[in-house]
Amino acid sequence: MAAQTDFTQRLAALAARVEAALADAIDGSAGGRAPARLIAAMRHGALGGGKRLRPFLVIESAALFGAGEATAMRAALALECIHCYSLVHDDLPAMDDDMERRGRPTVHVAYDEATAILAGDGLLTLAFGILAESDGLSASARLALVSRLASDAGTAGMVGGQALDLSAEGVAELPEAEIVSMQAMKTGALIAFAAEAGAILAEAPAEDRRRLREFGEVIGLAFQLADDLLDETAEAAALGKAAGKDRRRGKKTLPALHGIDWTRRRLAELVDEAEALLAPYGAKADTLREAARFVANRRS
Ligand code: GRG
Repeated sequence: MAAQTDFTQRLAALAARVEAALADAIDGSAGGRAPARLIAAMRHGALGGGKRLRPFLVIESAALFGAGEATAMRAALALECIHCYSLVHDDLPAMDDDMERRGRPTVHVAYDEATAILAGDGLLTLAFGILAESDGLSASARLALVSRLASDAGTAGMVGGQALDLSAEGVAELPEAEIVSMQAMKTGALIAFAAEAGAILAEAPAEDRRRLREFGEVIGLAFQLADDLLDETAEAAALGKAAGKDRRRGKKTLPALHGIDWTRRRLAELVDEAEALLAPYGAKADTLREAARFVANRRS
C-alpha cells in the first residue's frame, strides 16, 4: 500500500513536469505562424489533466538503463502528444462522439470540429518534430524512435487498431483472439512503445529492448482489460464512465465475454507475467513493477 502511495506521488510529480514541458513544446511549435485558436485547441487537448502514464514508463525504462529524465523527456513528450491527439480524434462525432474528457469539454465541443481535427493533426506532427530534435540522443537512437513510433502509432498499431474497432461496429460478438489483437494494436502498441523507448534511447542491448517491449505489451493488455473492467462494473457507472456509453461494444470486451471474476484473475496473471519479465533487473526495476500493479488496479 505504501509503495503504491509512493508510486502515485511520483507519477503526479512527473505529470506536473510533463505538463510544463508539453506546454512549452506546443507554444513553441509554430514560431508564431499558426492562429492562436489552433494553439489554444492543442493546449486544451494536451494539457490540464491526464495521468501521464506513458511518459512515466518512458522515463522509468530509460532510468533502468542509466539514462536520466532530461535525456528521456523529449521521447516521453512525443509519445504523450500522440496519445493526446488520439484522444482528441477519438472524441470526435465521427468516432466516439464524446462531450467530455478529463472532466472538461472535449476539444470539438470547446472549439469546433474542424479545429479539433487540426489540433489533433498538430499534436501528431509535433511528436515527430520533437523526436527528430531530441538533443542528447544519437542520430541512430532518434531514427530508431521515429521508426518505432511511426509503426506503433500508425496502421500497424493504434490507427490500425482503431480501424479494426470501427469495422467491428454492428458485429454482435467478436472472437476472443480478434478482440485481443485489436486491443493490442489500438491501446497496447503505444504502451509497448513507452516501455521500449527508454531502452532504445538509452541504447540498451537488443535483448533488453526486446524484454522491455514484451513488458510493455503485457501491461498494455492489462491497461485495456482494467479499462474494460471499469466500464463493466457499477463503479464505472458511478463515475459516469461508460456503462452503455460505448454503443459499439456489445460482447467485444473480455470482461463482457468472461465476467468480472475471470477478469480480475487474468489481471493478476498479467501482473505476474510483467514482473517475471523484469526479474533480471532486480530491485532497479521496482518502480516499473509498481507501474504494472498500478495499471492493473487503476480506478480511472
Ligand atoms: C483516433 C487514431 C485514433 C485512435 C484512437 C487510443 C484510442 C485510439 C482511443 C481511445 C479510446 C479509449 C478511451 C480507450 C480506452 C483506453 C484509453 C486509451 C484510455 C485513455 O488513456 P489514459 O487512461 O488517459 O492513459 P489519460 O487521460 O490519463 O491520459
